[in-house]
Amino acid sequence: MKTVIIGPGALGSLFAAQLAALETHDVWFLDHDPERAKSLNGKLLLTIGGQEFCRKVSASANPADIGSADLLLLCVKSRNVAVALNDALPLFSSSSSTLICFQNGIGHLDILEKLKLPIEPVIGVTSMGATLIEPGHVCHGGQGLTRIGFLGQVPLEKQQKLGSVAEFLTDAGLPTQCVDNILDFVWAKLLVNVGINALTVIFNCPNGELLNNPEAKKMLAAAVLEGQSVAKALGINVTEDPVSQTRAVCAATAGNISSMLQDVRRGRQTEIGAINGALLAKAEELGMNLPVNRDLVER
Ligand code: KPL
Repeated sequence: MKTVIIGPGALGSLFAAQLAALETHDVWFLDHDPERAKSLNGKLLLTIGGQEFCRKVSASANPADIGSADLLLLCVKSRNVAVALNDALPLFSSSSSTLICFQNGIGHLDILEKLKLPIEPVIGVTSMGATLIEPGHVCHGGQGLTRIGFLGQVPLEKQQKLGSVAEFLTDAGLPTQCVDNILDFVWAKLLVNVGINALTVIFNCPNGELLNNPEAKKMLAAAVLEGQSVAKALGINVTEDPVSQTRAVCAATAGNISSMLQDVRRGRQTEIGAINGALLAKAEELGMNLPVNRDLVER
């Protein structure tokens, strides 16, 4: 069994390290950057609870070195999905590969729909925590459930195959559940990110601090409620009280620097477009106005 992880960021590296612990399992990174791929080839360091483990993972920027894959985990940012999948096409073995896409926000859903892929992509939503210390060294930041599912109807045979993939991931220490309403989970995570990420940048603070700042707390609630109204208009089932849920995530990840604030601090492009921006775009299609999210995007 061969798994290829596309994108050696925090989540991709965590998946690679966990899967590489399974003996007889062949784990690869496909990295667009040949120099980085060269440095990643051979070993990956995983830190869990202060202990370090060295895992054998191969890496290449050339799909021809890798050959066809049984499982592909797409762990690049939403804006890089189309290019990354185009580069990865030689890895797909007709109908027998499974592709799972793990992106924040909802921007990737439209991109995936427009790409004519040889296989039906699976959408993944995870609450596993991971921090990239440096390329090739990842820290496990907390166990969480991963949910995977197809967006549309697929034949029973494909559902059953996805069930075996979920078992395989679970055996590798990545608890995974197949669901038939993955869009609900994508939106539930979107609302949390809508309420937290941009505000941690505006207030330059860890997630938990948003709860101690009355202005931030008010903006969090308003942004999430706008998101909930769009979800409802689209017929998506999100929890009745997404504001409490978002506040609970702030409390549970109080010391965490959100991925958006990390991007800003490292001078990287943020995912505001895939999160609040993509929400605004959906609202516009529905003729809805979201002043708070517009303000967050335009700041
Ligand atoms: O997903 C996150 C992110 O930072 O992108 C949260 C849940 C806000 C945790 O930091």
